[in-house]
Amino acid sequence: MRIHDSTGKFLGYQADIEEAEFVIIPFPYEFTTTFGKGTGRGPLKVLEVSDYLETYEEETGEEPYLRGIHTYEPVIADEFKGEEDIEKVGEIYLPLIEKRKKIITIGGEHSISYPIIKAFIKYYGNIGVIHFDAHGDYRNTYEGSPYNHACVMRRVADTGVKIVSAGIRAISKEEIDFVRASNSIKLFFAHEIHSDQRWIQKSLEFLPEKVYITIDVDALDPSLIRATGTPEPGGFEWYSFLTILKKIFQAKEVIGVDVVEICPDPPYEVSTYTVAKLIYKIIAYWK
Ligand SMILES: [Mn+2]
Repeated sequence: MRIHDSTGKFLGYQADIEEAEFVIIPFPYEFTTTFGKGTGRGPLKVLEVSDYLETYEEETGEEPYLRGIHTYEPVIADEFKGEEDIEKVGEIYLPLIEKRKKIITIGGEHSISYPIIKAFIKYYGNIGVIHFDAHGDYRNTYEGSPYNHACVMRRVADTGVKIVSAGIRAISKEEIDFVRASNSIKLFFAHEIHSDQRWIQKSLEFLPEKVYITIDVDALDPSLIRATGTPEPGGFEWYSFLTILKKIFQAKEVIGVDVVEICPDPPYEVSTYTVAKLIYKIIAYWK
């Protein structure tokens, strides 16, 4: 059963959770943003503007919402101060992971990806992570916290899973030294991706069959999405990014996705609409 409900439900339709193939989880976590504030308002704004999307998806020629999309209640978490806070988030995700729902989380700051990925590792064991970002996010601690958004991929790396980081164009010496010394991380700078398309095939060969995708929206070019805390020039453009996503969905079993670091940009909302459209593309590609 689908009920038209434009109040904070993706696309304005709410499928029954038992029947839904997809679960959208708004996670408006914001404690450690350093530059632009407002990512805590990102998820609800994306849901609001998603009501303006066409339900028909022109590339696949399908209406993917018919497979059932359930927008979950927003996850409200305390500031992550220790692994017990991380576990609490995992407890929210695990029942949905066990039901094999296709889960797409909308953030919120990037810090949320660590507890979510940890829950997926708990259930699946060996998974790979594909990380799209302008920034490395491999700092060990930042502003006194190991759970700062600037440390999220370091925490994921601590779990030992294989990671591909792509689109990076702002990283510290400390981080790149850590990444280059690790056998479980492959990092592709934005300028490398721009000049050589073979990185994607190398990445797919490097990663295991099951992959989790984390998309910091600043991976995309600020001409496309400027509504993010720390924009950087030289990001992915729309069609090349969609092509990369399609290749991943064709080659791998994607087990979960998050799209994070969206800051609403009134009065235009071009960026939040673009994020909503990106999420619907992901739904269309995720078979
Ligand atoms: Mn990030």
